[in-house]
Amino acid sequence: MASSDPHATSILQRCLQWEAIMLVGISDLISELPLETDCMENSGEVSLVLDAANYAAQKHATQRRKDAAQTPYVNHVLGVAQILAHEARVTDAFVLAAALLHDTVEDTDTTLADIAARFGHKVAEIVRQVSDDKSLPKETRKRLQIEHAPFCDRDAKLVKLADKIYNLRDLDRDTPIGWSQERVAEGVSPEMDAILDAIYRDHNLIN
Ligand SMILES: [Mn+2]
Repeated sequence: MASSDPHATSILQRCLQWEAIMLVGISDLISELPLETDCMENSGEVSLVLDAANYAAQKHATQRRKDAAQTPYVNHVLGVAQILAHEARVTDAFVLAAALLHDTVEDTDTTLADIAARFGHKVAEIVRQVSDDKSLPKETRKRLQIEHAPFCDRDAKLVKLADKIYNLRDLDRDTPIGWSQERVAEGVSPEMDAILDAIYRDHNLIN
């Protein structure tokens, strides 16, 4: 057995010594960290975003996307937050946290009160504005989304837009199981296409 092997014991002792040296090194490092400065504020923001990602992963744990690979649902909310951070250059931790949580109220047992208690009222307000009432029929939900969109605040509009962009890219990448080509085409209306073309043309993104 390893415990009766003098060679193994000396390796174990050396490992323990290294562990002790490492712990001393780490505690020295901690004492040097500027905990009362910006570092702490940033770490609060990073914590908020990571807590939101972890909460979303737990709440969506058993859910899958409708693609053939049955991608875990949480990949969607991570992707929406990534679109905001990378493509829209959003750095506001409240908006990124709300993006990560944007489907928890609509698609899990989470309530807005849960979100407010855990992540604060600012995040909960964004999530409220982007959540549909699932008890209503699909057509009514779609109509209400369009009617309410102009009255959403800027942060909620950003999350909604990133959500739509992610879903359209997903549709383009892989047809969801059980969806006909007609249903896929429903995802993009000719009116919306025309509006987007005009915006792209104004910004010289297309000719
Ligand atoms: Mn979504």
